[in-house]
Amino acid sequence: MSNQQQPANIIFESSKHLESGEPEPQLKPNLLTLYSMRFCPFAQRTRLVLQHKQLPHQIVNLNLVRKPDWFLAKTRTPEPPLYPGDARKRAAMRLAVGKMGDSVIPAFYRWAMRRGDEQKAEWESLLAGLTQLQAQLGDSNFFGDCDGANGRPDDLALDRAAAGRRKDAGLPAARGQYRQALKAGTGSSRGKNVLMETAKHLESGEPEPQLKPNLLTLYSMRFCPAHRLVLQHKQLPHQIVNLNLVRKPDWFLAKSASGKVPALLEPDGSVLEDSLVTSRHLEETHRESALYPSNADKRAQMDGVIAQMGEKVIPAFYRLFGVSGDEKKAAFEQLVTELESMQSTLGDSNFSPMADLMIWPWFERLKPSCSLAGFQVPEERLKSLMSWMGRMEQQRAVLETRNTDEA
Ligand SMILES: N[C@@H](CCC(=O)N[C@@H](CS)C(=O)NCC(=O)O)C(=O)O
Repeated sequence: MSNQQQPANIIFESSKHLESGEPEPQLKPNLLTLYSMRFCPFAQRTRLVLQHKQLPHQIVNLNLVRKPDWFLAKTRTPEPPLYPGDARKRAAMRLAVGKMGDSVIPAFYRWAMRRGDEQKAEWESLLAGLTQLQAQLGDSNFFGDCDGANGRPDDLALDRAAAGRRKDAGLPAARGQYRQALKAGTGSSRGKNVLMETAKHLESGEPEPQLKPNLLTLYSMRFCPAHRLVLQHKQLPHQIVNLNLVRKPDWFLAKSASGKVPALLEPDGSVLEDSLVTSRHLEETHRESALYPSNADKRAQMDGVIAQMGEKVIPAFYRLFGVSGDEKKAAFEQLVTELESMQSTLGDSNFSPMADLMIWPWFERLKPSCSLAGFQVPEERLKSLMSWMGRMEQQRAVLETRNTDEA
């Protein structure tokens, strides 16, 4: 910004990146303050919104290697407020932002850091990500018509949480053992609101099942951490089509952009993808049994928990199955450390309804997965999380979506 005219709505900007040991600058009262770093693209997202809305604000630039204590003492993240009024557009928006975090941003950094043939290969993957993103771009901007945002909260951090779960396609190799271990938990009874569920995972070559009309349809796979939880929590009538993810039927690929589950087919024929995106969409379009806290601070905390899960815990969880020997031990210790950090944000009770449900599938799998990897969950270190798990296991949605091997 140094060579350019400072926009009038930026009332103050610290001229240097402040670091540990330096005093906190005198902030102008009653003004938005953005803690930032000049070259950070994520901070730029927020600056873009501030400029788009021409909101008066001040910017405190920070040295991210030696962060000042007064900054570390502040934890809240601002809520980005630019949303289309239409719930489906909001869902599409989240998907596009998620895609950016999932594939385009990592490919961009890999491309910038590699050389020679490796760099060429990364360029291809960057282009592939951009092409996918472009598929969502209409004639103008992505979501140019942000007609009267309806005040519903949302966040980009949550969408970024999806980025942590790219590599989650594989279940442990010893699938039978794993299922057995999962089964050892409480049994499940499918809720009455599940009006149809395919008895098997349908595959390429098999005909599309006859779907009941005017009903939500969830394309799923029984052992995937897909989120049936929100449908159960809200007791929404729906039908489930389970799919073989190795040999996906063509009729499913024709409906889905990513070919992944979960995907939600709405009665009007539109298809939504991504577990976080579809869960939030259901919350926004079906107000019964609300999952968002009404308090804005609590909503921000909820987003933080979901983001922490996606960025830290879930990658650590899957890493356990990608390494062996000493690396496996280190991966387990890392997982426990991440869980401890998660625990430190858990109060005396639960996280928040949406956060509880969005992180639960991996906790359901925690003990069986650790024991399969040859470790035991250190319950003493994770006491509050264990009590939270005990409470979660009583919840109706959890009981009604629990995995069993009844297929
Ligand atoms: N970001 C997606 C990830 C979905 C995902 O990776 N699903 C896995 C099953 S657990 C899948 O469909 N894998 C098949 C594939 O990658 O082709 C979400 O949150 O829904």
